[in-house]
This record gives sequence, C-alpha cells and structure tokens, in this order.
Amino acid sequence: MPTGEAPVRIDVITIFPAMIEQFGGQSLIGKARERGLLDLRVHDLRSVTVDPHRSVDDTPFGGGAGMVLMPEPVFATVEAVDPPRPLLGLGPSGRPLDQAFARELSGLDGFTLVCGRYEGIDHRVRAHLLDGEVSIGDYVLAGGEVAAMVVLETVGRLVPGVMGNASSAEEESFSDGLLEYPHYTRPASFRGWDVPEVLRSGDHARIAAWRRAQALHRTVALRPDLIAARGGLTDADRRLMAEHPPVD
Ligand code: JF5
Repeated sequence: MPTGEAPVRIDVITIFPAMIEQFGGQSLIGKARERGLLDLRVHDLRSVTVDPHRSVDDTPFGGGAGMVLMPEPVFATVEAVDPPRPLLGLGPSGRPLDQAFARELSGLDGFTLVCGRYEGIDHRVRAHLLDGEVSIGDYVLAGGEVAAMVVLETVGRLVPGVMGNASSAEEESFSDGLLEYPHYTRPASFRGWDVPEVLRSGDHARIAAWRRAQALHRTVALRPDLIAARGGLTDADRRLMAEHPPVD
C-alpha cells in the first residue's frame, strides 16, 4: 500500500463547482481524499470574472442558437491556478474513455478536467490551451460536469490503495477485454431459480473455467465487437465454451 506516496492530483475547472464538490465528498472519491490517496481541487470559472454580471458566456460569432463559453475565464483560471497537466477538456469530440485510457490517467501524478457548457467552448481554448479532450460517449450533455464525474470515478477507483480489495479492480469486467461472468449470492435457490451447482462444488479450478466460459459466452452474445478487438476466439476459448454451456 502506497501510504506516504504523493496523492494523484485531479483539478476540475467548472461553472458548477458545487456539483463536483458534492460528488467528490461522497463514497469512493471522498474516502480516497480522506486517506490522502487523491487530491481533488475544484475551481470556479466565475471566480476569475471581473464584470458585475460575472459573465462566462457570450453569443456566437457568425450567428446561431445558444451561447459559447468565453476564452478569457478559462485562460485566466489556468494561469491563476497553474493546475496539473495534461489539461483535458470534456466533450464528444474527445478521445473515447475506456478502461485502458482510465488506467493511463490513474498512473499520472495528476491531470486537469475542463468542463464546457452551453453550445460549446471558444475554439481558442481547444487550440491553444488544452492538451487533449476526453469523451465519455457519443451523445451530447448539457455540460462537462457529469462527464467529469464519470472520469473521476473510473480513474479514482484505479488509483493504488483506493479499492478495499486490491484484486477486485483488476479481476473485473474489461480487465482482459471480456464482460463479467454472472455473480450469485445467497439464497442458493430463489423463487425456483438455482445457483449453478459448480459454484457450490468447492472445485476452484472448475469454478475458474466455468467463469471464464460464461464471460466468453456473454461477450460473444452481447458485445461481439469486444471479441473482434481481442482478435477473435481461440481454440482454447471455443473448447471451454463447449465444456460449459451458457447459463439462462
Ligand atoms: C459539453 C460543450 C462539452 O457533452 C459532453 C460529452 C459527451 N460525451 N462526452 C462528453 O460534454 C459536455 C457540453 C457542451 C462542451
């Protein structure tokens, strides 16, 4: 356990600091902060504004609907705070967040998330201030804050020492590009649906083989793109799947 090691620092720049502070005080992230594993710092874009209305948005050049996040408050915040790099915007044009990207981020000393709002952020922020952009999926949010929370939770749980059980972050779904095997707890029989016998057999090798086969069956059925990304099924995979038919 890396107690005494420097925490991973994550800064978030937003016009809704309370949203991120509230989230970051809870559960996994809150405990990681208390334990000194994560150093989360939230910066209010409005705190650098000087006009009486504390404006952060303006109408788009060229016309069109909605408002655009102005460059000045974003540049001023970054220049006042000097937050950790890379400085990453959130938005659908970014690099898709996946488990491998999250693992990369969890291995850094720190990074900063910039939450956009309105119809978009002035392009000069992207062109001359950001180091990159992160997308959490192909859909449009009203602002980057919810996406920042997704990044915080996904990355936070991978920071060494954050998860209670050190192995559970590794053993989960996507750790080898497959979906999770089915999980069961008591009762052994629920409304006539029984827990598979193999899981109560105490035969740990057979349980491991069954779980791997179920993960393969589920991934083939639900996410064939993930099977393709691993280069297809091996002969060993096919043999295991034939030996252990899918549940349900
Ligand atoms: C955002 C301007 C950013 O909508 C998103 C998003 C979608 N996938 N990943 C992130 O970000 C919010 C809204 C408006 C910039």
